[in-house]
Amino acid sequence: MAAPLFNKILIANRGEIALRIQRACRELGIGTVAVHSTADAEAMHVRLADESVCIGPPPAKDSYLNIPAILSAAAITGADAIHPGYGFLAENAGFAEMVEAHGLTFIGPSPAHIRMMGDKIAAKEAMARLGVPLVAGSDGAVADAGGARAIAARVGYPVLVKAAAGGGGRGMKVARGAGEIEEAFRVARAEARAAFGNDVVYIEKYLDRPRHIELQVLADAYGDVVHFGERDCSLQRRHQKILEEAGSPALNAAQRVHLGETVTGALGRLGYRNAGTLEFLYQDGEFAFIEMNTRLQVEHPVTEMVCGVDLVAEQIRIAAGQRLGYTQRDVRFEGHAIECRITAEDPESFAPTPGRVSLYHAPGGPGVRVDSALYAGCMVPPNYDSLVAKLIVHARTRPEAIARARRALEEFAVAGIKTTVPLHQRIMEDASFQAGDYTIHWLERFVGDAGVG
Ligand code: MV4
Repeated sequence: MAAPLFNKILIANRGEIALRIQRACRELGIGTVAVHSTADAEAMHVRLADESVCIGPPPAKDSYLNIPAILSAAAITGADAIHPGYGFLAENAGFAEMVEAHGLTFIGPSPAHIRMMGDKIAAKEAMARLGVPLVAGSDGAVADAGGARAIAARVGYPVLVKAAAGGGGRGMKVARGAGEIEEAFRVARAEARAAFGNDVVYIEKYLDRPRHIELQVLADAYGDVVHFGERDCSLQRRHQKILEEAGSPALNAAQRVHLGETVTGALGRLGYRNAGTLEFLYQDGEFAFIEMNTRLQVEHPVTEMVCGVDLVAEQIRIAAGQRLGYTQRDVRFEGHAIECRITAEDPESFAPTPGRVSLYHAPGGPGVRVDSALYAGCMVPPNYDSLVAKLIVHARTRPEAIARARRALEEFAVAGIKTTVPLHQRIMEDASFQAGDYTIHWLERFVGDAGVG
């Protein structure tokens, strides 16, 4: 007999991901507790939960990041586990520790693994030791400008100075030649100190036109690890992903198998548990590991569509101590999936457009999934991330998935706020996108932004 699952899960998040987690709980027969700020009292994730607790005023630091309020909500409602979703407290090792210290289960990896991967230098050291390929660069932290100069000369310009506590592009500076290295080192260090309170930096060879390809894995508490293939997340603007696909138009099945074997072997030896994503840069036929995310990701649905897996249900089963119960051979990749991230932003200026939604109609039909907490009459508050809906399409081939996305985007009706639906329509019509011919710089050129990085 398999270990029992939980009676009640508190979902420490809001919006579409809080709903997504609720849906998995319902199907598993688990009760749900929503938490919310005063700005979200009428939100869909609150309306559909079994129980809800108000945890504070609109600013995230006073509500969705308010650890004592969230732990109190769990105690009051008798929840036995907490799912953090993505963002907010999802990669806060101290929070995971406190959840466990209160006798609750944190639905995610161990605090030690969250902490390790939060330190980009420690993450790279671990992966290198386990045989995962890296970008050429410094062996760990770089202490001073002289050290930076020596390493840059060894790996060759251009180089990138990165913050150990970074991620998401903050505290990152390019040096294109020896005349720029000391300035890049100094500025990256100052930005890192200001942004993270940690000025440790390291250096990598700068790849000028990579794709951003990430691999989804699940690991149970007994050392079994499987992967669910890759997602191509190259289409981004200012480090915000806009569109993701599975599989990558740039990869073949043999490359997927090879990368998957390398990564699952490494995570097995690391003793990693629950869901994780390894981020790679892919250029000139080579993969280089850059970071690992220890959470469920926004773009997980494209993997779910292609593999026919419920990643949230799997996270919950793993946290409850169940075995995966299948092996890599059982994981199949069928067809192609594309996710369009629809945000409450002007589709040209990207200015946020919070406000009241007057009309809402989501597309449907074959191969269409919409993850959203919107409803006609709902309020999109100005306090949080502007993501309001994810349109995910699945079809047998990539051209069919694009045709399906075009059809579904036409059906999408949101009024009262502006959204990025028109931007996605333009992307779908572009010949380079249709050819799968893009790098991490493609979208910024497409929308006429100054290149970043
Ligand atoms: C890089 C790179 C080029 N070369 N590292 C940006 C955020 C952080 N997660 C890693 N990033 C990059 N690291 C080397 N050695 C280019 C980027 C980068 C990037 C990476 C993934 C997706 C979008 C990006 C946009 C600009 C720069």
